Amino acid sequence: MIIVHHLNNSRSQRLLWLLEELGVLYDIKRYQRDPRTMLAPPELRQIHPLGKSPVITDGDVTLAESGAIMEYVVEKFGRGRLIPKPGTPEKLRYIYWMHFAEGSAMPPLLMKLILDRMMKAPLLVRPVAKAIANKVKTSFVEPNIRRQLDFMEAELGRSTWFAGDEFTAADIQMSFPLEAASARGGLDASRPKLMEFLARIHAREAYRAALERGGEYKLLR
Ligand SMILES: N[C@@H](CCC(=O)N[C@@H](CS)C(=O)NCC(=O)O)C(=O)O
Repeated sequence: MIIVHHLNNSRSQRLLWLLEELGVLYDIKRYQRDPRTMLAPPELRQIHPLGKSPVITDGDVTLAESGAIMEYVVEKFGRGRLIPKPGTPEKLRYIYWMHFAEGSAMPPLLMKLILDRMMKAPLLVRPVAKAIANKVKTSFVEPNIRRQLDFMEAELGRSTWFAGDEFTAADIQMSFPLEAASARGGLDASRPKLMEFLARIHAREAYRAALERGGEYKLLR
């Protein structure tokens, strides 16, 4: 059986959701973030050298990186579900969004999280830290987030889901950056398609079942 090495309040939640969508049996091994640093505990490094979540173990296989795990699970357990047919335009969009989520959408959102924390630097260095953080945020990070959100909003004007009119694993992969953008990246009602996407995924039975299994899921701000 697949074991998901699951860190609280993290990306591994979307993997539980994928497994629920496919009706795959799985076990969860839980890890708690350090409440001060928010980092994963060192035990996770015994499973994979980078010590990040998600990681899965499935028999002899240990696999990290959410996109790679998604592909592995869909290929091994999907029986053609949650993935468009090969050679179709939808398949190409599926591949694009599967990579975009971690490759393009997450980096500026992570930078925003770090820069927002810099604003709370110790008093002595706070004015300098704030000035640097504000400069990087306004000149680079926030314009990139806004441009990406506009692009995603327009894409969801083309089809119901990211890869086309069918729900796929690419939508599951895209859920995390959009949830993060809603928590800290300025995603709000001014982008109705994206907000509606979030409402639709949150209403799915498998999404809710995964939340029940996964436990606390509050995105970092
Ligand atoms: N691109 C990787 C990112 C993995 C990652 O950064 N995971 C976070 C959880 S959201 C983590 O483990 N953070 C704790 C830490 O860095 O110690 C993936 O998609 O799997």
